[in-house]
Amino acid sequence: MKGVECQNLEEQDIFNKLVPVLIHHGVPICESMIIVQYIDEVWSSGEPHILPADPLERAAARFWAFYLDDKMFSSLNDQLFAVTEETKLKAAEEASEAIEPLEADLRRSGKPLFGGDVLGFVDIVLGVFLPSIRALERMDGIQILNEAKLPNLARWEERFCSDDAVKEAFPAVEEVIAAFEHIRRQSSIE
Ligand SMILES: N[C@@H](CCC(=O)N[C@@H](CS)C(=O)NCC(=O)O)C(=O)O
Repeated sequence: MKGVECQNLEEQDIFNKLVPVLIHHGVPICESMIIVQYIDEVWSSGEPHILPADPLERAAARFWAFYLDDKMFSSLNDQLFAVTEETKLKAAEEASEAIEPLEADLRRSGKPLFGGDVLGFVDIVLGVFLPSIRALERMDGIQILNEAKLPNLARWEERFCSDDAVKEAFPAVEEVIAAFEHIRRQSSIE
């Protein structure tokens, strides 16, 4: 099998030593978005695919997914590690601004989810930020995803969170808050 020579992960210095890592046939696959696309290619036969079949729709889904991964991850991370109220607010505003273009995309499509009627790539990428968004909102008292301003996204969140696969996988917001408070405590004493 092609992957056996990669089984000693300690020797694979080119990998970034971050989680998540998917190990398949002894080969480490890094970067969450690459992992999701790999899962779609390897395990989705017979199921609705995570990425759209149409190349243009596929390119658009990849664009939004990479956009979100770039903008949301760094803003939420900045907010989590921010030490002053001012920097927390600035990071929360950046996260909030980063979500806004997605509202227009949903409105244009008229569909409940970015994947149409089933969860797709953009739903997964945006959706995984929800527990962190809701936790930081409660911890810092700053709204990031404003339902009144973003009604299509508010409906999307409801639909997304009611999906059985999401309900099974998502942590309670209290658990995320506890983990984030722990991270903040640790980073303040380092
Ligand atoms: N772009 C990477 C980001 C991975 C990442 O930053 N993982 C963090 C946890 S969210 C990590 O492993 N941190 C451990 C460390 O920095 O030592 C991905 O999407 O997989």
